[in-house]
Amino acid sequence: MARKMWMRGTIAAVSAAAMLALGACSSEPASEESGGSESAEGSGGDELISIGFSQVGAESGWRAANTQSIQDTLTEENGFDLSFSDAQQKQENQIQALRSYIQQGVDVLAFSPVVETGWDAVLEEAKSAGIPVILTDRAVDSEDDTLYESFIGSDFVLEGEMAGEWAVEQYDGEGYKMVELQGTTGSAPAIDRKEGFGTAISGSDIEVIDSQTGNFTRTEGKQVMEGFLQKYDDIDLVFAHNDDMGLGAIEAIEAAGMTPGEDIKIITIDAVKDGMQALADGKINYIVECNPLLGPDLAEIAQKVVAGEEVEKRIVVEDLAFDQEAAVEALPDRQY
Ligand code: GYE
Repeated sequence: MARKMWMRGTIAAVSAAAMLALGACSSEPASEESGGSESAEGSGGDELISIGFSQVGAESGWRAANTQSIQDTLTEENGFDLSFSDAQQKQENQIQALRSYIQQGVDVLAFSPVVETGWDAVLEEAKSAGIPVILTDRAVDSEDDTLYESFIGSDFVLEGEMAGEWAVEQYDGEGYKMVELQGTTGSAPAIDRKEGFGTAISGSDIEVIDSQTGNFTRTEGKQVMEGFLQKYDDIDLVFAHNDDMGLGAIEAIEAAGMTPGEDIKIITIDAVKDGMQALADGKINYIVECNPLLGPDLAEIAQKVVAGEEVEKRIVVEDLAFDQEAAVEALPDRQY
């Protein structure tokens, strides 16, 4: 009876037809309000859309897949001249990158904000320069939603809820003690997944005995889990805000002589290849997906914004969820 896999959220996948249209649109001129830059010329003489993208970092398998999707989609062939930078999980690096793209006068700015707060000043600079901004993956918590055109990404509260609902379905009534490995402090996915999970388990007898950040990385996830295992000898369940921290926790649990997935159950979010493999191997118990393939949506929205067309302010990306059996079935066709 347990639901193996289900879909929720609005579907925002880009069809093959839309991708074709994307190529066809690439000869459209940049809009007047685009900052006045002359876009680079493609081989066929078409005007490319120059886009400056500031990535969070390279902290996880999810991020690697996200970067690849963006770089594979925003190509000259598809009508883009992409400038890409990696902020190494530091907000100051992102702000610096955005400022330099503004100075270069790109047609479009896009970024995945490492944390939620502190963006208003640089977003206002972009606005005064007439450069439209597209947020991907993570949100900013700005009062003024005219500072960006569109936000493309998953519903992280829903992801946390889906994970928490499954935990309750499986483990309520067992008096489970749980530890939480949080994502980067102040980031939208860490804040929202914690909230969603907390809401879903409230009223159950799952008790959260500790919660610390592992910064979305495998190394820090392992370190934090080692600390938890030294401090507590009665941990039943780990909720990790991403696969990589869950994979780090697996290493710590195994090093402590226990069996992950059995002695200590593990729930994570992302469903990247390594996570799905660990789930299929029985070391993780459940994963809620977070789809990282945002390149096609970003390309489509950038095209529209430059052409002066209306775009949706919020595009919610579809997410699935997998138990161990579903992971075995899904693994052969996984794209990331
Ligand atoms: O879950 C995590 C990554 O912002 C959704 O960031 C993204 C999160 C993802 O480091 O693995």
